[in-house]
Amino acid sequence: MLTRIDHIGIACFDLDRTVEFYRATYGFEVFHSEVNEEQGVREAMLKINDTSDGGASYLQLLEPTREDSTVAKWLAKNGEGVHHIAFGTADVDADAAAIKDKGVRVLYEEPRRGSMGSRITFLHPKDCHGVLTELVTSAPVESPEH
Ligand code: CMX
Ligand code: CO
Repeated sequence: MLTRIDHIGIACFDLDRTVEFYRATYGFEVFHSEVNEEQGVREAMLKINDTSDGGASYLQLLEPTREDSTVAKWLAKNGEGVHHIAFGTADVDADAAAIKDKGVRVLYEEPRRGSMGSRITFLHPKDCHGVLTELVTSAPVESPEH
């Protein structure tokens, strides 16, 4: 079951300058940043709020790391802007399978690694009224050491 907006993915040419815009304009701070080479992105997650399902909602700012990455291709065509929306679920495998059964193309056979150790997959934008849609299951919260 999809229980939150996990994040909105925003493509930008210059991650540091875009992070600074969100900090100076809204006061949002970087919660986490990483490079995901498989996806071809350098990214910053700005946490907006916790959600009632135990997760949170973020903005995901994305800068391409290589010319052949999906985000580089998209930026070249569209310029900067909203690239995708991501819904959070406790079980990305089950939700992706159920959505595939409804005739929507799921882009990965198996979920791949996303931000902060999450597991992610994508639905084809042409099957989702023009919206590239990601499904996310967050990494389990590690229990504190005793
Ligand atoms: N939102 C809406 N439509 C999109 C889109 C997007 N982000 N990206 C592509 N499209 C549309 C294009 O406009 C194009 O439509 P037209 O044929 O009408 O012009 C069509 O989809 C095909 O686009 P394309 O430019 O030829 O791109 P590809 O088919 O090569 O790739 C996609 C599209 C969705 C398969 C690819 O972007 C993909 O695999 N995305 C998933 C991975 C990803 O986006 N990773 C980066 C984020 C990582 C993260 O969130 O952690
Ligand atoms: Co994303």
